[in-house]
Amino acid sequence: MPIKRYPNNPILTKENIPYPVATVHNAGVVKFNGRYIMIFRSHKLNGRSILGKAESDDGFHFTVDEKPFMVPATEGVFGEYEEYGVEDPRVIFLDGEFLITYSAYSRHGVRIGLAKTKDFTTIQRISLITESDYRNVVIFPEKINGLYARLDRPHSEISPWSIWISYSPDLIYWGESRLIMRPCKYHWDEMKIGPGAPPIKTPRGWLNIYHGVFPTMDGCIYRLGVALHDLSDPSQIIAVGDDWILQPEEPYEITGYVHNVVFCCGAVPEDDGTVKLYWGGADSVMCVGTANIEELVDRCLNNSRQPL
Ligand code: M1P
Repeated sequence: MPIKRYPNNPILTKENIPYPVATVHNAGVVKFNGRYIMIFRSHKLNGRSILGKAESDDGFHFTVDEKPFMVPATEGVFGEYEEYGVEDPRVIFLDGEFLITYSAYSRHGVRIGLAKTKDFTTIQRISLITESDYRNVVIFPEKINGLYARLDRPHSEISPWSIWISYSPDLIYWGESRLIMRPCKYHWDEMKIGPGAPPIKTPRGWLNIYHGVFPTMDGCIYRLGVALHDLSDPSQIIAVGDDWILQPEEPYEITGYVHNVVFCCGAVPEDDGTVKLYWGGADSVMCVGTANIEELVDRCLNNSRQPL
């Protein structure tokens, strides 16, 4: 398999969190001033989610902040739509600041919130950038043809949950939305798919690490796969790797809060052509592995399936 698991996985468990939580999973990760910043999700002991922060010098050993990084807002429009919790953060660096997308849960469904920070000390909510029901929104780490671009995953009862693209001039108003990739029938991602890590720029296209779900008589299995998008028009998918790149195999991925899940919200490309991939194991713990970026691109191109 192209992903090499770090031998000391999991790198964070609930025992590493200085406040009471049931899980530490589904984290966005970026580099800031040469350090790795991880924004992770935790279920509190009432089952609702908050976001925590951890830092590392090497991307493998993380120290967790004493207090949560972001808890649901209690006032205004964010208070109304974050009532049930904040989940699954993705982080990018663009135009001098870090942008964080997260799922905002409330009695009205699940929307996507967008917040920004320059230093991971203070955080400012910008807008709720979808109506309900959406999850898994990743923003491209640079503007494309003068516009912000994002991949997202609306819910639908008519067609399987698929990956869409949208654009924005200002991060607030989004449009030009198009479905660009669907689950593949009787395939490891046949039930639903969703964007995972923010796309990684490579000479051959934007590398999209996504998750796909397969239903079995024993519950769903969450795996990771790869797709390659055109650099100047990411609505055009050049290739989708036919095989998964990671599936639940280790005990901490097979058993936990939700069994049989590897779920990615963050990946850090390194100068040596490798990428550190971060995933939640069984919605319970945080794991890391490494891969060669060009090998992941080859996996898209050498054995591909149709995106639609
Ligand atoms: O339990 C597995 C995952 O289920 C949801 O993912 P998706 O939206 O693709 O179905 C999310 O709740 C995610 O956080 C969770 O890891």
